[in-house]
Amino acid sequence: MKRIFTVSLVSLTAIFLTSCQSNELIKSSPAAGLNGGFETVEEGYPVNWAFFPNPESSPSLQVVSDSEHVREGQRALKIVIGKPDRIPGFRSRRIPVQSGRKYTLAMSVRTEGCKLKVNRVVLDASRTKNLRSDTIVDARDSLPEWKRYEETLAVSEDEAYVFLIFLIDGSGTLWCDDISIEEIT
Ligand SMILES: [Ca+2]
Repeated sequence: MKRIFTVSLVSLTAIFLTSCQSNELIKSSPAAGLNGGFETVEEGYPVNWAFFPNPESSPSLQVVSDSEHVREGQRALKIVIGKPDRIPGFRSRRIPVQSGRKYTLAMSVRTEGCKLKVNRVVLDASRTKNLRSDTIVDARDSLPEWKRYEETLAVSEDEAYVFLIFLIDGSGTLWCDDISIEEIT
């Protein structure tokens, strides 16, 4: 039973990704890596993060490189949600990890009005097969102060990449900063 549930969760994530990729915006800069501090910005958008639906054609989703509410460095990501007709959010690029090793995934978030879920997805070496997906942040109430979330991830055999999907529920504002994936040595 558990196996069936896991498989369907992975399938749902795959369907979700396929459906949103046609309607997302990403500015790429390979040198910026994860850009988890949102410090590298191009044309107003933090690079290497994909935003969906495409904020340039979706008035209900506004992406801001914020310098007012910052947890780390000079900038943070700020997302303002109006009345969305589909679930808005953003995702990281795929970060390579090595099987048998452990990593700390960490992030700071702040919300006003909206709910936030963050799913951590693990992929195989082909980068196309989702091996597991788990909710590592489930913030149902507003977080008026920055809140730090951490997950320890033990990477199993055949697992090769990790990425994060942030899903926002309801109208409001979200800030995000200081996201990292670091190996525990
Ligand atoms: Ca920052």
